[in-house]
Amino acid sequence: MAAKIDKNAAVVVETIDPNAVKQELLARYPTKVARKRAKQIVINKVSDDQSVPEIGSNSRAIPGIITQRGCSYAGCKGVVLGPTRDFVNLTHGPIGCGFYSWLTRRNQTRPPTAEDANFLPYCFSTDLQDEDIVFGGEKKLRAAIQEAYDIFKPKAISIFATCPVGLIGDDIHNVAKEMKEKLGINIFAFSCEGYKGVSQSAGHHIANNGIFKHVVGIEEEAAREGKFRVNMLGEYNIGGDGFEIDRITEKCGITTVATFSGNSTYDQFASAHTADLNAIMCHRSINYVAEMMEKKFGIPWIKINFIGANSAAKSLRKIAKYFQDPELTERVEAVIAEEMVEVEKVQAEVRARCEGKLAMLFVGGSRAHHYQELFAEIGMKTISAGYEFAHRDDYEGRRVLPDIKVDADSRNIEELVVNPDPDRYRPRKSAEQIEELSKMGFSFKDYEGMMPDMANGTLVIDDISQYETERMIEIYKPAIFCAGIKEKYAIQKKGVPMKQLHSYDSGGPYAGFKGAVNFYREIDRMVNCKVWSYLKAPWQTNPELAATYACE
Ligand code: CFM
Repeated sequence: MAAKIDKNAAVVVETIDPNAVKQELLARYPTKVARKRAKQIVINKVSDDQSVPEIGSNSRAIPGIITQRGCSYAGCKGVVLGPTRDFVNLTHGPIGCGFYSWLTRRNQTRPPTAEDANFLPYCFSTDLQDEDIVFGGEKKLRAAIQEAYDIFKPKAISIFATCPVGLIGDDIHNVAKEMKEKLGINIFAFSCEGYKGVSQSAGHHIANNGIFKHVVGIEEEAAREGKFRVNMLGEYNIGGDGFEIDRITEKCGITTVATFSGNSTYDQFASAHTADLNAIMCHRSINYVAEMMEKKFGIPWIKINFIGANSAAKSLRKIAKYFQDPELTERVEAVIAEEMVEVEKVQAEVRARCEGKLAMLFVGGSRAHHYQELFAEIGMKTISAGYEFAHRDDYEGRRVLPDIKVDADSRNIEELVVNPDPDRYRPRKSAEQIEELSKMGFSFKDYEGMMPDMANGTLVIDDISQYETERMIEIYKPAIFCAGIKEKYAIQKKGVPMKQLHSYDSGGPYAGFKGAVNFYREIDRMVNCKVWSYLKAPWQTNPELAATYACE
């Protein structure tokens, strides 16, 4: 029996009781585990003031439960800094860490010419061996930095610690300092050992701190000039999303000074402080840089989202409103009108075949929210969603920030003390201008979170386990399940199409207007494909097989 939700009506109309589903998911766990999971499995209810129930998140995964989370190193090296093409990202650790964080999420880059540096095709690692663990790996690290320098002459080298490096106590920061003096290029290190924090989220924070401390603001000349200058924060160019966003913003006359960090370069980070606005796509992974840039340089930040055609349009309008320039506003409206022609055509065509179908989304720390919009545009309903490693503010909105308890795991991650730069702090808007904009409904430093955008009665599940994933599929039989490579084949074996929203499988871009069209078509193909109905083996539908002997 499929559940029916009506997103416009406040209440979920369905034949499946979400309370019963929750109880069923918990029933298999020992009492203590069930008590903890109960806080992380929430039946959504949006109040008139947009507040939602509290959800347990950003806490340690329970041993024994198969979590889909990644590690701190993955968040730091793989996610935030990995997509930058022209400095050497060197993994200090066993080869597996470097190898598995090397382009597996399909972050793309496009150097302007073949002569420009692009190190993404290389996987740099110190390849630690047993004897290095016993006798220390600093010597090997020094040698690797020297070798990378000799061969590639990069602008900078960043070093990433993996678990064993922290355990044996290699002083990577000291090696970085020493080699920086010796080679005369910027070399800096990240103590992002995999075990730091409870998930990759800790690694984001460590990456944000490091890039802010060592790179942002060290160059005064911006590589790109323009009238409306923004940084795109938390956009990693997976499957070419960033290219599509650049296409749209350029068409509108908006200049992207730096992207953190899809298709980015060292110089972009270094001159990012010259932009006039920080626009945040993925709040979870990069809000720290935005906050610090505001404090130090006076650049305000706003939340935007280019996933979903309507969201893309809204985001462009928000940027235009910030600049308060009639010409830009006009240009933005013209671009939206032009782009929406194709979008609306495909939307209508696909909607006819997808309307009312159910989707489940369990991804990272922002996409489980953003992609609900794309599904809604073709009439599909999100019956359940959750993040792997998000914090309460990503679920419930930044309004809950003061209520979030900081536990020992979060306290382990350094909070940088940032003050206004004595020479370079420059508020981009006066207090009056900010007030004026607020009166017009413009919100700075705000993110409402995923839950206020979801229907009542939907299940929001943090750090979903493999067991819960399988039960949810059996109970709701969604038309599509979105997650990552770890879940992919188990889901498909249940006869449900599965879309990877981390790497996009081999697809994308899905951002912006062209991306939306791609996504509609892709989902249409997937949810209306007959092949899933043939997945049952003959004996599952007809247990009595008859045969005769060829000769008696
Ligand atoms: Fe941000 Fe990301 Fe995500 Fe993320 Fe990620 Fe990713 Fe993700 Mo995979 S930065 S939180 S750590 S949007 S790699 S590009 S898809 S889990 S939802």
